[in-house]
Amino acid sequence: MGRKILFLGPPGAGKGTQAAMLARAIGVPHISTGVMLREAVAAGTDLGRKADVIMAAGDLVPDDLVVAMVAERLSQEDAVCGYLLDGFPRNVVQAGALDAAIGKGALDVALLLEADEDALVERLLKRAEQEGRADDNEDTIRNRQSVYRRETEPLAAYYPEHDVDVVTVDGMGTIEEVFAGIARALAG
Ligand code: B4P
Repeated sequence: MGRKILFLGPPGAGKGTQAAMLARAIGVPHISTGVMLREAVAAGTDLGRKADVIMAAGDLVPDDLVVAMVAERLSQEDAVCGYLLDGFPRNVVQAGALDAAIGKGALDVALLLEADEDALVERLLKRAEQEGRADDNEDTIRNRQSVYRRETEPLAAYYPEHDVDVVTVDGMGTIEEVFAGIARALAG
């Protein structure tokens, strides 16, 4: 099994949840651009100030800012032997930038978590009650879904054309059932 893994899937499909579990299981760093950007917002850095309003609206933070942030993270020693990317690349421009930064072999496999859009809105509204994330309200969630369809979904066709297998996993079960599906997908 490869150790350079990308999680794809619509907002709320469980990428962050599953990526954290899988990263622990296989001993590679979990690199989530959503988490890194929220930390930058909380810390009030230059990047965080630029990202804040964009994220609250559910739009994508400019590619150059995100690419620089990820390139710096991937240059750290713990990422040499593998990593689990969650939320990046989020469009074809970012995918090209990853290849340019790492070279061929930047990814071994992409896991695509599939889930029903209306069920995901319910999931994220539930998270809003628990965590109070600024982008978990219905209007913003619907915008994130349309940004996903327009910008990120094309990666499911892009990667096979660039010699990276995309393996689809059903994201609609319990967290444990979805994780078992991921383990089966990686083993097969
Ligand atoms: P992200 O943090 O990546 O947010 P997300 O796509 O909504 O996924 P998330 O990881 O939070 O949710 P998950 O599916 O795990 O991005 C947030 C924003 O940051 C973006 O809108 C954008 O503005 C910016 N951004 C991030 N990366 C960027 C990039 N590369 N370029 C530009 N901008 C970028 O889980 C959702 C909820 O469901 C959780 O509460 C979880 O507990 C629950 N859940 C998970 N699995 C479940 C299951 N099986 N059953 C029931 N509930 C489940």
